[in-house]
Amino acid sequence: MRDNLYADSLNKVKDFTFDESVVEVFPDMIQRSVPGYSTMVSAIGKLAQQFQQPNSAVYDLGCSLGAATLSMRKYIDKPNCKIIALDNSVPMVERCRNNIKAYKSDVEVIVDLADILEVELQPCSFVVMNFTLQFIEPELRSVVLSKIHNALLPGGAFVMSEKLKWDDSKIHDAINNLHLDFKRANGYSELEISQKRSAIENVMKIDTEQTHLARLQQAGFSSQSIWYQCFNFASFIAIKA
Ligand code: GEK
Repeated sequence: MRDNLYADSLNKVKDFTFDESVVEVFPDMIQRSVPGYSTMVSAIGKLAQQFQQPNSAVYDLGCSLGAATLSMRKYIDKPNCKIIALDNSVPMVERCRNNIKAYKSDVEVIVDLADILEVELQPCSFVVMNFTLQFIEPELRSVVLSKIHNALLPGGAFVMSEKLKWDDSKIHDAINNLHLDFKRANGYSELEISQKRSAIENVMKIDTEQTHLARLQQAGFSSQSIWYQCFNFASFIAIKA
């Protein structure tokens, strides 16, 4: 279904939530809003293939409808390596379960309704947070990264995709304008773009590349870098020694 949630002028733009109406249009919304999304999702499967270990979990934190889980499931082939996908939105989890069930696979996938801030992580070899840390309160982000680092087995990897900002406002605006043009080219009107911006500004707080890299290092990762970037959307990889 096409995302036209902000197509009509709204009296009051409410804060964005991952409710039933968003879930219905989610694949179209993310595809038309995030440049490079498909490339990132399919490469995440290949990264999971590289880092998976037998008898370990692979996590998809903030799984939404399971795009990253489905991509990883194609490539997981180590014995007793299972995927645990979790999200704290009830309609997302319900639909995600159906999506996963729709295709057959020998890889075990568990889809849990859970909050990343509260869940206890099992020993894992690969963790992905694809565009999800940005919805966690900034002062809690370090706690989440430390929890992931602690749960990862030696040699395990964490992949995190995020929208970026720049401290230099000229650079920020130049790159942000490329993203706005991407949304216009994908059919979003100026009204849709501005109402969506108002809806999301209180719930999605973005960081610079430097903040992300410093936070990953502080959490204990031994190596960290951007592995993919399209305009202001980047994906990082961090490896546990
Ligand atoms: C994809 N990864 O398609 N605990 C659990 N889930 C959360 C939390 C939390 N504290 N906060 C937010 N979420 C997906 C896309 S969307 C990104 C991820 C976007 C969930 C939220 O319910 C939503 O499903 C997801 O994180 C973010 O590869 O919409 O821009």
